[in-house]
Amino acid sequence: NTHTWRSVGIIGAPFSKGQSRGGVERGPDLIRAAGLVQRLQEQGVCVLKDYGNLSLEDAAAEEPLGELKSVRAVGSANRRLSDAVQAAKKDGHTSVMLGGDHSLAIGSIHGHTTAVGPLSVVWVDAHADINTPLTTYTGNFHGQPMSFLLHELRSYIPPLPNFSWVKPCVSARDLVYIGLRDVDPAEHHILKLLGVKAFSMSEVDQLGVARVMEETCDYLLKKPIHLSYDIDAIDPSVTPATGTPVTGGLTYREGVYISEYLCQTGLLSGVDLVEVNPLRGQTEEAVQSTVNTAVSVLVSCLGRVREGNPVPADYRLPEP
Ligand code: Z70
Ligand code: MN
Ligand code: MN
Ligand code: MN
Repeated sequence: NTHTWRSVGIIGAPFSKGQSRGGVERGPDLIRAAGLVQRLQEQGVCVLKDYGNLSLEDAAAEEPLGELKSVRAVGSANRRLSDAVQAAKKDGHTSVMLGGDHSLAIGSIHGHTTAVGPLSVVWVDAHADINTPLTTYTGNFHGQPMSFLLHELRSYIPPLPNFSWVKPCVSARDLVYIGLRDVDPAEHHILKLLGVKAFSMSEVDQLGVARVMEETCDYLLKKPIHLSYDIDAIDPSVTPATGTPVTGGLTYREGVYISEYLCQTGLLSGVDLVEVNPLRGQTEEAVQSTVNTAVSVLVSCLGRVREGNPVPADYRLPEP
């Protein structure tokens, strides 16, 4: 094992208005408090910059626009996040966005692709988050981010206040889902219409996670990879502190393996870790299990290997 040079830029995005449950805005601070930065330093990340938390929550309450909740807040938060991710990429980092809810993938992926060009997107989630503003029946933007990002859905997206800056920037061919098990009928229709590659939990059961990852990386072209990781992809027995737990999810080991595998491609260029919500945990232990799993997923994205990481090149084994 040789030492890999790695530069990481962490962006906290404490934002919850893409869904209706408070608490998810505490995700960035909790994930830091669980030791993310120290873990990354210990495993030999060479350059590490924590950009801190963006200020994203506007105090002003907002009337729904039809069914759509907090449209302006979601639009402006994502615009700020896009700028922050662009800056991190221009500084040469692997960008790591700590959410916050999954509506933040709009800004994170937009900023990433603006800085580096066409991307592959790996979306690890119980949900497809590909409703359009016209198919959503919850009105929550965390169930819609992919619809704003796909070229192929351009004509299905109405103009919305504070969204005019969002330009579709991902091709359906470059998107892979892993972990799906709660997909709305309209979302299923969209996935079939666009021929999106998806490994639902059925495929994880059928093929095993190793083959799912092999097929994912065989399928994807050699573009920089954006991994958008919703903690609810993992089973709620492990990560219960999240807004929409869905039974039958990935094991801890499967969840970490996905990260390790993508890291080893050398193409992982941006990561989101979203939907950690401490107020949804029944006990302190439930919250800690969720947060610690989020940290494990992240450190595995950024070079941690379970066999043990190598010592620095100047290490000398102590002699008596
Ligand atoms: C539903 C919607 C969703 C996360 C729930 C749910 C989407 N399809 N995403 N929890 N993380 O509201 O559109
Ligand atoms: Mn989800
Ligand atoms: Mn999601
Ligand atoms: Mn090995």
